[in-house]
Amino acid sequence: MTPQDPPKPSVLIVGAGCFGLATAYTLASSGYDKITVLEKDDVIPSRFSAGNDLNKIIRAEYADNFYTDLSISAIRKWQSDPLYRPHFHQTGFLNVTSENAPQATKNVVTNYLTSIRGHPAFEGQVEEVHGAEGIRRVAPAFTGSTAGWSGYFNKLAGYAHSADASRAVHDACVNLGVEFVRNGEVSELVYGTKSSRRVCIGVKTRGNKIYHADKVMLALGANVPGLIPQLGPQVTGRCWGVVHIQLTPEEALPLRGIPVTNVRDLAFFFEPDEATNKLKFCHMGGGFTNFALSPNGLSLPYGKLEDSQFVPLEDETYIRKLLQEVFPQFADRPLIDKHLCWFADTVDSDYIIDYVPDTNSSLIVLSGDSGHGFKMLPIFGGFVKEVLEQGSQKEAKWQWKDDTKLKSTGTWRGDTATQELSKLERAR
Ligand SMILES: Cc1cc2nc3c(=O)[nH]c(=O)nc-3n(C[C@H](O)[C@H](O)[C@H](O)COP(=O)(O)OP(=O)(O)OC[C@H]3O[C@@H](n4cnc5c(N)ncnc54)[C@H](O)[C@@H]3O)c2cc1C
Ligand SMILES: *[C@@H]1O[C@H](CO)[C@@H](O)[C@H](O)[C@H]1NC(C)=O
Ligand SMILES: CC(=O)N[C@H]1CO[C@H](CO)[C@@H](O)[C@@H]1O
Repeated sequence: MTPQDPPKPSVLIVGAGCFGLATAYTLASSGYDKITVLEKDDVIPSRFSAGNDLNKIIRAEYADNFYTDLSISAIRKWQSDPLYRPHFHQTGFLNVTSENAPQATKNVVTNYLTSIRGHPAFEGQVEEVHGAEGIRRVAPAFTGSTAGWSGYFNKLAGYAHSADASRAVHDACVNLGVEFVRNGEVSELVYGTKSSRRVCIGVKTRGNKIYHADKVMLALGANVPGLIPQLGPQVTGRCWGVVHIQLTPEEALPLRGIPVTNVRDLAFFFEPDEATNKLKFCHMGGGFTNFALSPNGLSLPYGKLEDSQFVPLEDETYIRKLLQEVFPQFADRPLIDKHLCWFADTVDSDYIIDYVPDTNSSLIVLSGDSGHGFKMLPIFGGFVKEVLEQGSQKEAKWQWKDDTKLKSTGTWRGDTATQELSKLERAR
């Protein structure tokens, strides 16, 4: 810092998940020296964070080139930056439908491939894959019939060990002087008046401690509307069910290096986790909402961890069917570690990184990850730094949207229906 530079504002970040950690790290690396991160859990990575998981898909093919280009920049960092590289596994991504998928689900792939093939970064990286023989070529370890599977294989993709990557970013923040407060669940925002304007001057925790800062950033994932209900029309807390199966080291060995595989009408899975030999499965339908608990019409995650420790019974059915088709030897293996993983969904799948109106640029939301935020861990902080230093969000997609600007342009998942959790049968 040269003597002429104005001092950097103090920053308070609420939530040490993917977006909060990424932001703290970028700001701390850019000379911000008064950063405090408040986290609800007593451990980081937090057990409430969607990013605290064995793995997340890192891929760049989107129907919208805006996200394709950003994801490619992120992937370059996953591949080369010493902070992220140890946690990235470029196994490739196999995205298919099974034989009995609805025709509409099958049809999407052709259009989709045409749109991504136009992008130079994918040249020579993406190939169509049809039938058991095609599957066997890219994934010889799949022992099941995989009959009628059809889609594509993308080599410029893979997964990140997301808990390990989060931990690495946390540790790097600590080395840069970022202060973390655990058991720091924020219950209220604190407002004051500066030059006769209403500004957010800090936050209050459940333990009634008050923290002050020049800039307050809310990175609470699916919980954000709980703290600022005016975000309700823009963000819905939604979740998917995640389960594991336990393999022995001998069973896991032949599956090392298999591609991340998404059978769109059934579920997706990853190579066995290196440390635990667990295989993770997730049925990614339209997601589940939880309006039942909220008095003010919001869908929010359960407040306690144990309340999220189940998956809807129908998810198990999809996963068993997938196992039957891909690894029949594990078809009856117990499904363990069942839990719901929560994300902040917007109508158009666009993030929201913007000032909250009428706070005189004191309060910023980092939200709306829409289930596709983790891949941005290496570059997300840069998006926030720009907003902070430019004083406004120039990118229309990521602006705070009032009712008049709120219209669905479709999501990256297509138009799959959401179901309400309270109406579903549960598997524990
Ligand atoms: C099943 C599933 C699969 C996914 N797969 C992928 C994928 O393959 N690829 C991909 O890129 N993305 C994926 N995602 C999305 C990715 O995990 C999220 O985009 C990312 O974690 C969002 O980061 P976040 O910081 O907004 O929220 P989170 O990571 O959830 O973090 C929120 C943090 O806020 C804390 N918090 C909450 N309330 C409070 C409070 N009142 N006070 C203090 N702290 C609080 C929580 O404890 C948590 O640490 C997936 C998500 C799910 C659910
Ligand atoms: C998988 O491919 C379909 C098109 O077949 C596409 O709509 C979908 O977004 C892809 N899924 C992922 C996670 O990339
Ligand atoms: C930080 C910030 O945006 N401050 C603004 C608050 O409002 C006054 C009056 O409009 C501006 O002059 C400040 O720049």
